[in-house]
Amino acid sequence: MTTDAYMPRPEHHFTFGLWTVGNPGRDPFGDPVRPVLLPNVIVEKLGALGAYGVNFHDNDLVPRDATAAERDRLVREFKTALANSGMRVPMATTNLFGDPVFRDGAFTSNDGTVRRYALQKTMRAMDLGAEFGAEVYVFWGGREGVETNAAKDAREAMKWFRDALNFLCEYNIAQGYNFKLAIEPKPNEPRGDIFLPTIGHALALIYTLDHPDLVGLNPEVAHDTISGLDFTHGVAQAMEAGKLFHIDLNAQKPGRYDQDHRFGSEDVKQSFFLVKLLEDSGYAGMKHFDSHAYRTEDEAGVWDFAAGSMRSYLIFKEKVAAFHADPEIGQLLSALAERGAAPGARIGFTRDSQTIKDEQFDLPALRARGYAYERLDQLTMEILLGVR
Ligand code: GCO
Ligand code: MN
Ligand code: MN
Repeated sequence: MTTDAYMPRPEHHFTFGLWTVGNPGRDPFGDPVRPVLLPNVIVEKLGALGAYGVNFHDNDLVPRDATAAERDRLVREFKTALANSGMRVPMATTNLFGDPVFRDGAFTSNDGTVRRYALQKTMRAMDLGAEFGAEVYVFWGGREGVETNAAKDAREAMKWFRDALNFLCEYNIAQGYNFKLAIEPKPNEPRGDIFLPTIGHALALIYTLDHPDLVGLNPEVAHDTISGLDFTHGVAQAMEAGKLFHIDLNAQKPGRYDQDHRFGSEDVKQSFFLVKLLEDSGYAGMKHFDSHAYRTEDEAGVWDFAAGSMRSYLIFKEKVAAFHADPEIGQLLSALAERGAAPGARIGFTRDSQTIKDEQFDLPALRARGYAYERLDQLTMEILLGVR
């Protein structure tokens, strides 16, 4: 193994899911290509690679039909494995998509009994997550949606979703768990259309909840990129609202199926600006790689994938430092900052509305002046391409 500046360490807060490195390569067209890795093996190996922790769905650790005794044994053994490798479980979540019972959704199934079962399953999964000290609890509504709008009233579905989140916030408070709840938006796959498709939709719902302070976002690169959106803008908006509780990193080509590729492996420029945003903002949460190795890989390839995800992040981080240290970029940014320092609308309405109304603007000069973004972008690209 190489020892260099790109070696991941626990303080970088890199995490993986049991379901990500454990992905056996099954897809809609083909069987698994790799044996399922045991949770204990995953933890040991990720710990050795420099990860901070590992996250799980309830059923990644405890199979759906496990007895109480089996559950206790699995929990005990996993705790030992975590302790031995110094790994943490910072996030937990519920599998509300695998069981055929959730074929029409969990919190938004048209069947009220299914909606109640989803609550029961989530409460039990929160108990499990709390046992491991998880601090963030993720809600990814993979099956919450429709294939046909003839089937479901989306207004009703929003009410059901809101009811479920309100109920589970109360549970969180009553149990003293102190989880931060994080909604993970996705536009489609596995449903034809999923409710709360974007960061903005989820943010809007949050402010209608009984405890908006407890609920935030877990955005994912691939989910916005599938729709051709600029992921960093969504993340920035969540961040600015104090709602970036967690983040799922991976890579994705726009307009494709859900690829879940290794972080940094597709849109290099977007990956750079995402790392820049996270680093510049001092984001202190977990950086979770929600992706998996290509189906071509055997187990060795899985560990190449895991190590590569963290390594690429740290390489981008170094590029961010190079961007900030570059004197010419510095000059261009200072010139922009000077223009930005003009008071704009920050001045108060009552004090300055008349002044602004009366102001004489030098519009010919304002119209003529460029912003030098071509040069700024070229310099950025030269850093990324390794010639600067
Ligand atoms: C996906 C999602 C999931 C969730 C996971 C945690 O596209 O399948 O990203 O991997 O992140 O269920 O909630
Ligand atoms: Mn995803
Ligand atoms: Mn995800």
